[in-house]
Amino acid sequence: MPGKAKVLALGLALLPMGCGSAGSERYVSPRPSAAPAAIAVATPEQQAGFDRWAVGFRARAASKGISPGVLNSAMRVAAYDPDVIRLDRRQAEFARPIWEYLDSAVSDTRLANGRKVLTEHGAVLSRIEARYGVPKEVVAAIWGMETSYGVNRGKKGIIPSLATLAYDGRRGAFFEDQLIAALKIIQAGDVDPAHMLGSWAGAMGHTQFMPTSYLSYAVDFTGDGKRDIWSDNPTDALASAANYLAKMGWTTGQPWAVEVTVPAGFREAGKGIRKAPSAWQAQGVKSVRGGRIPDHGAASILMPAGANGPALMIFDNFRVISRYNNADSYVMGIGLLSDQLAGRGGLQRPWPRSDRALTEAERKEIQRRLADMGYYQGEIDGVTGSGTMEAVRAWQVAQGMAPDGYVNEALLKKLR
Ligand SMILES: [Ca+2]
Repeated sequence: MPGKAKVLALGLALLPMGCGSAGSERYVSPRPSAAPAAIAVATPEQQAGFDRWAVGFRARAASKGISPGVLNSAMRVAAYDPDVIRLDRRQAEFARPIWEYLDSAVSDTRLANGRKVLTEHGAVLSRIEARYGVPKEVVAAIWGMETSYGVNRGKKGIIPSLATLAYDGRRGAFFEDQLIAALKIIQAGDVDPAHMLGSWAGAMGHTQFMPTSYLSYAVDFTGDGKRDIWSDNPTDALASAANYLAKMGWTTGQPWAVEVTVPAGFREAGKGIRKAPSAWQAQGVKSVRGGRIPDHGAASILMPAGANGPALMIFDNFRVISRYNNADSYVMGIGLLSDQLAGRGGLQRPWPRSDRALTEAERKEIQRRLADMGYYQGEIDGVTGSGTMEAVRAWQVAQGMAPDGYVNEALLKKLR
């Protein structure tokens, strides 16, 4: 879902429910439907508030160049959708260990279907790879994670969903920008409001583009003059995803990561420390598959489940994939799925599966204890993202521990 930044936990994957939610309930639909999903009924108060917002919005959209005709046709389908708000509020409740997220991201079904689409769409994926320099397995992995290879592209009307989120105000400015971008897409003639379908959060088509990302990065690869990411033919959507990654700086020939082992007492995990593979190898970091790791450029060592789980030497392409969805768990899902689709094996070192997922109360307790000791200044929200991890690292350094930033039950016990 390019264009929607998320700050998510490393050890605990908060499921991005809007899109790219590997294994979530968004993947139950057996086939896409051409008909938009029904809009739940708003209360009279909600509808009245929405209608007042719509008057102001029309003026703002007109000032940004949206024609009266497009505004009329779009606002005719716009309505307050309580379901969208319910889904928006539900996002943060889903937390589970990264290995459970990856189990469903790289499930046998997703792998089998991935091999199938690489055969069925092999010719066009190879042409896309040749044009943009992004491996076809990476593009296929994004397709597989975002919409299960187009099976679930979302059936929500984009205009009503974005209008509801823009009116709602939790992230109103962001979604109003997306709504204006959606109107520009309609104005350009690429799609009409009734066929502009996607997720409740505004992500559209096979590879779940937000409207602003569409305007900047979608491409017409079929050559019919339209950038069509919504129809059954995935060609434009797949090329658009490849173009997006290329524009974000994809380095052809560079892996996203190489699994490694680290020497005993290793203390340099984290994205903040970047060295050439030769420098890492000089201090005892080794590829689990043996052999020297070529100099693909500066790399960091990531240990998503702390010292007792797999370690990855990550390269700049890891960051590039994160521009699609900023959760490390998502990037690892794409990377591992693409590796296996390309015939490379999965992770060698097992995850510490006996670690249980912490409850929201426990995650908040960790933040509160770190805040009380002066290590954490962020919100006590139970979302153990990068801010919490940095605080954990700082505390671990002060304790003389290996600073892996990993949040689990053992850490909570030590903090107590
Ligand atoms: Ca086209």
